[in-house]
Amino acid sequence: MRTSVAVLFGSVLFLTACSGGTNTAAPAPTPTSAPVTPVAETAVAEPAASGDQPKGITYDAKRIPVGAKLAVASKVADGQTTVELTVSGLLPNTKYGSHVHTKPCGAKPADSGPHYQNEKDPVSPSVDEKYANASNEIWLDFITDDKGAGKGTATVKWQFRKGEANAVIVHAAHTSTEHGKAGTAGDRLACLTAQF
Ligand SMILES: [Cu+2]
Repeated sequence: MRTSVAVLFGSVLFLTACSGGTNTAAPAPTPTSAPVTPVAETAVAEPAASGDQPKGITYDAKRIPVGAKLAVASKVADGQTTVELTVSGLLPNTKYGSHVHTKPCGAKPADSGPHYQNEKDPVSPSVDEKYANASNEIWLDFITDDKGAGKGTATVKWQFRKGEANAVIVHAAHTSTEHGKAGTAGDRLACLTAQF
């Protein structure tokens, strides 16, 4: 009896020591791809009546309330660009569209200009699916959860031309791929100035 207790106790010790040892000795986890770097983050406000505009603007406080948070981060790896949009404080369980646009946010929704395109459509506005697509533009569409939070991510096989991508717009609908309407996503509800 005494022996078996000792043996049992011994094996528990052995197992404990062994599993601890295994964890310590385990090889370091394979490095995951580099994390994204924050580009811009803010809580949205109404447009200013004059002068400098806030970094984040809501043009429709019913669909994107004042104080809702927009954050965008990006990284470049192996010639590919990844952009991540993280939102909170929006309407719950709602589909929104989102893209990177060319100009900074202004007092009016149209001020942020057209979508950033890797290969520029000679025709404006660009609704030709040859140019207005998720490989040639950055589409960050998302659906919010029951708390109004959400995330949109895009990875493309190119890098931004410096100074030409300056905002992320959140739209009222998911982005269309329909012929003649490609790239459209309804009203511009909010804007985050983000220099990529
Ligand atoms: Cu857009």
